[in-house]
Amino acid sequence: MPKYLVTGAAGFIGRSIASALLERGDSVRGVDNLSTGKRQNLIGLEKMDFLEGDLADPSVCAKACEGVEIIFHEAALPSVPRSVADPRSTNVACVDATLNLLIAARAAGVRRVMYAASSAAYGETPTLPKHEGMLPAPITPYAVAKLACEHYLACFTRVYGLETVSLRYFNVFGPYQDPTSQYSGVLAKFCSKMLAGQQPTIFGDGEQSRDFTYIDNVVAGNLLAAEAPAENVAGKMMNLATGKRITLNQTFEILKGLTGYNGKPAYAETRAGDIKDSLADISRAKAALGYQPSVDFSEGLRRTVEWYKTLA
Ligand code: UD2
Repeated sequence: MPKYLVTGAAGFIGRSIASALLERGDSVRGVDNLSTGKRQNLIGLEKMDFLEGDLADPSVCAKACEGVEIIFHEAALPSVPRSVADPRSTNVACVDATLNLLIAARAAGVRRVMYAASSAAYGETPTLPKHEGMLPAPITPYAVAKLACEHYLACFTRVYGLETVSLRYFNVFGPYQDPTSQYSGVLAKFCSKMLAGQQPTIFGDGEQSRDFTYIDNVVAGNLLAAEAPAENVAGKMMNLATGKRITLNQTFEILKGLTGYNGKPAYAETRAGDIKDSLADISRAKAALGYQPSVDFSEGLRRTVEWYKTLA
C-alpha cells in the first residue's frame, strides 16, 4: 500500500510533489480526473499508482485513501476568472471534493493532510505583507471555496483528530504549469507566448504585484509540513511563498531578456475579481516548518523559460 496520496497528481503542483516523493524512493498513489491535469504530465511518474477519478465522487475518495498515511491535496479547479464565470463548478471541484476527501481520509485512518490553500483568501485588504493573523476577506468564488476548505480542514483536526495543515500558496509558477488555457497562470502564458514571438496581454496597467513562488519552494514546504511535529502544524494554516513581490511590468521586462521577445505587451481592461498587490509574510512557515525559500524569482523564471523552450 502506498504511504502517500497526491490528489491532482496530473496537474502542475501535484505532479511536482509526486515526482519529489518518488525520487526519494517513497511509494505514492496519485488521483486526478484529468479535467485540467494532463496525462502527459504522468510521464516520468510510472512508479506512481495512478487512479483516474473525480473526488466529487465519494467512492473515488474511499479508493484513493485506502492504506494511505499522508495526503497532499492539490486537486482543484484553479483560477479566479474561471470561478467568476462558473462558480458552481469551482465549488464542486474545490469544496465538495475536499469534504469528500476528508471524510474518506478519516474513515481510512489517514494521519495527516496537507492542503493547497490560496493567498486569494486575503482578498483586497491593503495591508502588506499578508500575515495569517489578518481576517480573511475573499472577494471571488474561487477565494471563498479555497477558504471554506481551510475551515473544513481545521474542523477535522478539532473534531475528529485528523492532522491537517493548510498551506496558503502565493502564485506558484514553474515547469509543468499549463500555458494553454485562457485560465492559465500569467507566467505560464507569458513564457510560452513570448518564446513563440506572440504578444502577451497585461490586464490593467501592469503595476499589480505578486509574490510569485517557484514550484521547488512549494514542494519543499509541503515535504517539511508532512514531517513537522503535529503541535506545529495540526489544525493550522500558513503562508507558503517567498516574501518578495514584483510587478507584471517588471516581470515582462525580465522575460524579454530571457525569451528574446522584443515587442511590447498589449494592455487590456483589469480582470474582474483581480486584486492589486499580493505579498506574503512567511515567518509562520519558517518557525513551524523550518521553511526557507531556496530558489528566488529570477532563478525560478530562468529555469521555467528553459523548460518551456523544451516544449517548443
Ligand atoms: C490567484 C491567487 C493564487 C492562486 C491562483 C490560482 C491571488 C493574489 N493569487 O492568482 O494564489 O491561488 O489564483 O489560479 O489571489 N494576467 C495578465 N495577463 C494574463 C493573465 C493574467 O495580465 O494573460 C494578470 C491577472 O489579471 C493578475 C495577474 O496577472 O493581475 C496574475 O493572474 P493569475 O491568473 O496568474 O493569478 P491570480 O493572481 O489570480
